[in-house]
Amino acid sequence: MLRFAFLLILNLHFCNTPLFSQPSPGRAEHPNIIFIMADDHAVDAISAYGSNRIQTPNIDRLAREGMRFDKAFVTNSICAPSRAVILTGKHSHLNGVRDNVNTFDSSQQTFPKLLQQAGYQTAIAGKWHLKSEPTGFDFWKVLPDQGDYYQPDFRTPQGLVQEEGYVTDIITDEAIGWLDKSRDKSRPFLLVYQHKAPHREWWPSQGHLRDFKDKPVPEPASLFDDYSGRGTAARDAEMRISTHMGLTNDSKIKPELARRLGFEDFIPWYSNAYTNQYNKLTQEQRRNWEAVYGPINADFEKNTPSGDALTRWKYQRYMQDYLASIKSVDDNIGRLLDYLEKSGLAENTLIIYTSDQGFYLGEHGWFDKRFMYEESFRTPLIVRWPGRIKPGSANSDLVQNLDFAETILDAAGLPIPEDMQGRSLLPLLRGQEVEWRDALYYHYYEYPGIHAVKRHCGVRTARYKLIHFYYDVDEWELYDLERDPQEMRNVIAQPEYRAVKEELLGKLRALQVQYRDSDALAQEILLEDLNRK
Ligand code: SGN
Ligand code: CA
Repeated sequence: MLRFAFLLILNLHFCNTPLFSQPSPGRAEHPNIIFIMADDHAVDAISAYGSNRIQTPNIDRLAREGMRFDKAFVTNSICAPSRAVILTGKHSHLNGVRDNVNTFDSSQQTFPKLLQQAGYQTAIAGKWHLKSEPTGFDFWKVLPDQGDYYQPDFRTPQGLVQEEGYVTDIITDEAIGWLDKSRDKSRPFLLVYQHKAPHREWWPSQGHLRDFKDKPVPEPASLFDDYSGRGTAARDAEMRISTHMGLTNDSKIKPELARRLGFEDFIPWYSNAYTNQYNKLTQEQRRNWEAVYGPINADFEKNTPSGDALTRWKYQRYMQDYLASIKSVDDNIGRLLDYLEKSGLAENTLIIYTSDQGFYLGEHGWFDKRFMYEESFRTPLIVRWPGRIKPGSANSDLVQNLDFAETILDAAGLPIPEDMQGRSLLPLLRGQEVEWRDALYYHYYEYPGIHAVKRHCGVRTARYKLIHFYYDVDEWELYDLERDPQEMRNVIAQPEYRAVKEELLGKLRALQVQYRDSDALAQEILLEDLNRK
C-alpha cells in the first residue's frame, strides 16, 4: 500500500504536475507573459525609435515604461521562418522552416508547450502562418495563411469561422476576451497576440483611412538607388517600388482604371487580390472607402505621373496605407494596456513587442524584406516588466529573435533546454554587465521565390557585416556600418579591409559550426572545392 502511494506520488510528480506547485498570477516569480508581434513593422515606423513618419503613442508607452533594444535582429527575415525560430529557440535549419513554403512540425518542443506543461494557461490569437495546427495552446484562434484585413476567416479547433469587422480589432477582441472570460484566473498566463497588420497589401481600418492622406512623408535618401555599389542580388531582387509594386493591390487604383491608363501590374493576380478584398467590404465600408480612395483614383486619372514622379507617387501611397495600418495596431495595443491596468494585471505582466522582421520603407528603392541589409534584418524589440526593468532604458547589445523563447522561459522561472540556441535576455533586461555575443548569424533560403532575393548567409558584428550570396551566384559583400550605415558600398575587394574580411570569415565559419548549420557548411565546402579547381 505504502509502495503504491509512493509510486503514485512519483508518477504525479514527474509526469503531469506543473514544475511549480501552486502557480498563481500574483506571484512575481511566475509573471504573466504577453508576446505581441506585428507583421512587417519596421523600426522606422515607431516613434519610440525616432521615426519621422508616424506617432505610435501606445507602443511608445511600452518603451517609456520598459527597455528598447536598438540592435535587435532576426535570423532569417521572412514570416514563417521567423515565427518558427521564436517558438523553438532554434535556427531554421534545425526547426525545419527555412521558407514560407515549409510546414512547421508542431510535434517539436516550443516555449508555449513548456510553459503549458509547467502550469501556465496559454493562448494565441492572430497571425500564425505555420500551416500545421497550433500546439501548446489551451486556446487558439488564428488566421489561415496571411488572412484578410476585412471580414477575416479564422482557424479554430472547431473549424473555420468568419468574423465581421477589421482584423486588428478582432484579434484584440479575441485576446482581451480570452484574458477576461475564458482563462483559469488562478494560474499565470501566456498570451501570444500576433497582428497581420501592417503586412502587404496595407488596407487601413475605417477610422484611419484619412490619417496620412494629405501628409507627405519624407523620402529616404536611397529611394533612387542604382545598386552600383553592390552585387547581383540587390540588382536582381524584385521588390522595387518603381517596377514591382502593383498599382492596383498596393496603390489602390481600381483595376479597370489601371488597365485603361495602360498599366500592367508586375504580377497579374495583384488586381484579383484587390478585387477580392474590395468585394469583402460591407456597403457602409465601401462608401467610406470610396470617399477617400475615389478622389485618389480621380486625381491619378487626371494627372497620371510617370518615371521618377510615378515612383514618388507610389512611395507616398504606400506610406499612407502602411502607416495608417500601423495606427490600428497602436490603438489596439493601447486597448490591451488599458485592459491590463483596469483588471489589475499590469504590474505582474511581462510584455514583449516585436515584429516578425523589419521592412523597407523605400530605402534602396524597395518594399518587402528578406535581405540581411539593416532595414529588413533589424526588428523592433521593446520589453516592459514593471518593477524589473528600468523605465525608459535602452540597450544596444546584439540580440536576436533566437533569444525570445529562452528569455520567456527564464522569466517564468523555468529551465532553458540545452538544445535551444539563443540566450536569455534577462541579464540585459536587469541592466547587468555581462559578457555578451560579439556576432550574429543569418541565413535566408527562399530562392527561387517571390521577390527573387537570392539565398545568402552572413555575420554581423557591432561594426561590420559579411554576406555570402550563393545558389546561382557566388558573391561576397562586406560593409563597414560605421562609415557606410546605409550599406551603399561593398568593400570586399578593398585592400584595407583584408584583415576585417578574414576575421569575419572566421567568425562566420565558427558560427556555422556553433549553430550546426550543415546546409551552410556543405555549401561553403562545395564552393571551396569549386574555387580550388
Ligand atoms: C505575400 C506578399 C509578398 C510577401 C510575402 C511574404 N505579396 O506573398 O510581398 O513577401 O507574402 O510575406 S501579397 O501581394 O500577397 O501581399 S511574409 O511576411 O508572410 O513573409
Ligand atoms: Ca512578415
